[in-house]
Amino acid sequence: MKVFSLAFLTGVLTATSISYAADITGTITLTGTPPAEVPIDPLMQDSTCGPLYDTTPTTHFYVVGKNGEFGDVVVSLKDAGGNAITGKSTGASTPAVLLDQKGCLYTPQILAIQTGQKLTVRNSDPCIHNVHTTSKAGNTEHNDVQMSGGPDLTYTFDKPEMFMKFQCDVHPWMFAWVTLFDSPYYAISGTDGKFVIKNVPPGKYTVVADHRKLGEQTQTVEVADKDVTVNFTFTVK
Ligand SMILES: [Cu+2]
Repeated sequence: MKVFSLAFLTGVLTATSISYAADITGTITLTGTPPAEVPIDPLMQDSTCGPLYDTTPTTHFYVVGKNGEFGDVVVSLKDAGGNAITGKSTGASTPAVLLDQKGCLYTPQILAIQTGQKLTVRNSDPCIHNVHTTSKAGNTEHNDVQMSGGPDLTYTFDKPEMFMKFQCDVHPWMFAWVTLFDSPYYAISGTDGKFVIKNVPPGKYTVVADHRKLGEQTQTVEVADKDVTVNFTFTVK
């Protein structure tokens, strides 16, 4: 019995050392003053959406904190040569991600999922919405009416794509951008500017940071047996 236990323990330890993976963490900073966000006046003029607000909501293209902490930046990994990582999606076994329509806006406005992962689109509003996707990468396009109180819509997409557009044809100010990856190695920076890409296997990678308005930056990194920090600074042109 003891022999069996030892053999079992040894097996566990070996498996652990082989499967060690590190996290890539970092902070995104914005320098310079971004353009002022625009009040969404048409929303306030809408007879159903307007009364949902006391003050006019604005666009939020630049999610930036007091010290330049830069949110809504999509950070992902490519291989050492800068080529997309393909065929590594775990989307089919990863929980669905929610895209809500609330206050006649999409929440969140920037999100990322894997190919094959379910995206749940909800209408939390007292009005009708129309979920209209357009793809530049050959993903299936959708154009679905969703009534107030209606059931969630569920979509999956099978091709990697940066910033695939969702819009509502009923409310022309409503946009969201969904990025699709063929691997689990991505994250979106939070309002604190921080991101974590978890469980990255050892190897050399290109870390790619994409902001919808400010474009793309890259850095190369080598992941061995401990966590790695990679920071990015975007500058307003
Ligand atoms: Cu709408």
